[in-house]
Amino acid sequence: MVNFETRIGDLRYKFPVSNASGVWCTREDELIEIAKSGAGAVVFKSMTLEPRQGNPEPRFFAGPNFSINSMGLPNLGVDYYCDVVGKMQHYRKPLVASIAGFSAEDFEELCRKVDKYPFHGIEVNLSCPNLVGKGIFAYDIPHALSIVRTLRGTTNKTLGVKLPPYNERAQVQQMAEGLLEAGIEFVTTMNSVPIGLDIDIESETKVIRPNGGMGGLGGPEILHSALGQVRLFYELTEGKIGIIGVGGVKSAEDVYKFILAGASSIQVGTVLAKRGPALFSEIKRDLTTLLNQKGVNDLQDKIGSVQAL
Ligand code: RRO
Repeated sequence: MVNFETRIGDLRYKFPVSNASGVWCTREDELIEIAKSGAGAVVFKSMTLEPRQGNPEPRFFAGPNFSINSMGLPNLGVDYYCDVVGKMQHYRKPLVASIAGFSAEDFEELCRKVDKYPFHGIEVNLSCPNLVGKGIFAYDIPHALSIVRTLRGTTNKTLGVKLPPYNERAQVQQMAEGLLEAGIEFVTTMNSVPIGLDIDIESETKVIRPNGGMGGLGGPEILHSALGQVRLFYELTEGKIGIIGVGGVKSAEDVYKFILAGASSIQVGTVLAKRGPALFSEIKRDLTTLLNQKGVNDLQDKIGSVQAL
């Protein structure tokens, strides 16, 4: 029997693979489907203070090995999700709120609200790539860190940030140092890669409408960027902060790569959208086979253990 248990603060995973925020988690019925599936946690759609319709359609495109989205944060609003989470305790899985503000004040208000409800953790989304006319908070590192420090003073719940891909080690270093100082429990890396584009060569058109037809790139095509972000954060934080790996996961092998790179939990987005929540039990079955073949009894022992060549 393989022991799959891992832990980040109060997030106790019996199996450390869940949905990524945004996929299969906007409505109550979707959240409950994830809770009933083989997923080890339920991550909610990023919530704003008020409900939002999001960007005009078509706003999601699934290619063979990738997705492009410019959803624009469609969600039912923080009050809706606070109501839903109250009905989900009996599933006994970590329930993670994802909060998305348009200002530091929004983030603080969102954090105060969700703090009063039985979420086990809060993932602060500082990396939405699709807000027309707005930048990505996490690319202004000093401002992002000041938001994080304020939120740390607002909640004692397990707190983490969801980050975009960084192109330079120095940026990761600055972020990692600031997050360690702020005293949060986890980093989720990485969000979709900004400014992705696909073109239909028959019609010679872009495949989505909003934001000039460009949006966050996800799916297996970004796996290796995400693994690099996870590893760099793990090394620069010396394993002192939990890492949730996300980006391009399609299989048990990919999950195991994230574990070796330093992730304590893994989220699946694009491939979950394609295959549905039955995916989690399939990954668990395949990961069991893989770990048995390798003689690994306890997944926790392998976190971050990749060796240099
Ligand atoms: O809703 C979105 O457009 C969206 C969000 Br909030 C996010 O964080 N990442 C993404 O790819 N899409």
